[in-house]
Amino acid sequence: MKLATTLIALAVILAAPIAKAERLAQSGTVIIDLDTVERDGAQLPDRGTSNILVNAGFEDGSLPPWTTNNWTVTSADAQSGSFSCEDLGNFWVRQDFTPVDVTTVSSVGFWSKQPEQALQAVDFYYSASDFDEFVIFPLADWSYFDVTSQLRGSGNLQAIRIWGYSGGGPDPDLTRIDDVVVEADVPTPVVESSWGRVKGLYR
Ligand SMILES: [Ca+2]
Repeated sequence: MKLATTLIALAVILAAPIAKAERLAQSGTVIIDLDTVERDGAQLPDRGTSNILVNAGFEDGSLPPWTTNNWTVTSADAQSGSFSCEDLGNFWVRQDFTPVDVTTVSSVGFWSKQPEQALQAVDFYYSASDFDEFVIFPLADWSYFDVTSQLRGSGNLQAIRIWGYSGGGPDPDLTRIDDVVVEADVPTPVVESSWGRVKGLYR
């Protein structure tokens, strides 16, 4: 009798749902319970010898040609140089460029950090309104994220948009990024006049 009661009590305990607090956070349009996330380790950075982005490391000390609805350039922290770009909340920073055929793009990536370790949406634009959104999972300290594999197999890439996040816990929803790379094999314009002059000298 006593054993049966114990068994019933044990069965009730085992059947009770395990209380689990969700840690929801949003970046872009993506909402995720951060307690379910498995984070990747550090990836090999690509410094980009033919980066088509301008002011890619925010070393101008100001945003342009990046556009944003909340991000700012800061000297409080940097992955390299003196500046990085930071945001509090689910807002974006974006750079548009002359469209490049994706088959000429060899590498896309950037450095990011989120002290709260939440999530970060990234958008690749193929026209003014056609874009793919995906997420990465930044770490508390600076880490490089290679997102080249998110490119479509065909089309012309014309902008990259990177998000902060909101939610995820009690700490400030701080995101910082630096050294964004879109490396593409774009033909360098030939300076006709000087080249013609050089040829003229050797004739
Ligand atoms: Ca920098």
